[in-house]
Amino acid sequence: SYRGIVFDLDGVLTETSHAHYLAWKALAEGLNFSVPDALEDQVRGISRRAALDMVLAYSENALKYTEAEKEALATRKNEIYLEKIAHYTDRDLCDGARTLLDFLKNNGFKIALASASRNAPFLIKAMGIESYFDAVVNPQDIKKGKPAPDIFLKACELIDLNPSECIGVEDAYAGIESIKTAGLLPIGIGHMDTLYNSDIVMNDLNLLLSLLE
Ligand code: G16
Ligand code: MG
Repeated sequence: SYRGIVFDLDGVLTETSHAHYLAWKALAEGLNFSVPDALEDQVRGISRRAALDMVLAYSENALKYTEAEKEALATRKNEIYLEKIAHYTDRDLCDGARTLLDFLKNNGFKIALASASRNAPFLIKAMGIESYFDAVVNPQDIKKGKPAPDIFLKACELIDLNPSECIGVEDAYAGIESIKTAGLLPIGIGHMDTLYNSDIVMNDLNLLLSLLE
């Protein structure tokens, strides 16, 4: 049976996905182009720098930016995003998150975080769930982001378990790919229309708790 669980953050434990989308949208508007609603799903789990390229693809001037200008744009997006998450508290946890974390802790599961977000340590502290985690992967230590397996493999290594002993929980297609290639059991939180690559998909964390109980 399973002894460890590796969580994604954005879209799984908290709904920061919308804040990411709004920050990219504001950045694009400042550059005089617009992004479609579909961007919200597109950038789920994708690193800041790679997401910027997806955003700039909607601009007619995508090719004109130098690497230094792109760095500055990514920084600007993060400033807008930080304003949006500045007042996050435990009320911003997804429905069922704390109950599930309590259950996992009380039942001896090792718990790790595999978020592509460099703001993850700030967020888990702000929401008061930092102490549940036995390990938090630093995405800056990971060369290849999701969908590559590296971040989930690193999480399993940090909690000293074989990937086959672990469950991976994700809201993004790219994240499920990462979990599957790494060899964990994939559980998608969201809808089958975007998470069709996952063996198991559920609407929310309450269902995951009842499955494990
Ligand atoms: C999250 C979001 C992505 C975001 C990425 C990097 O990934 O889903 O949209 O681009 O983090 O975030 P930051 O700019 O804060 O470093 P995850 O893996 O937590 O879903
Ligand atoms: Mg996510």
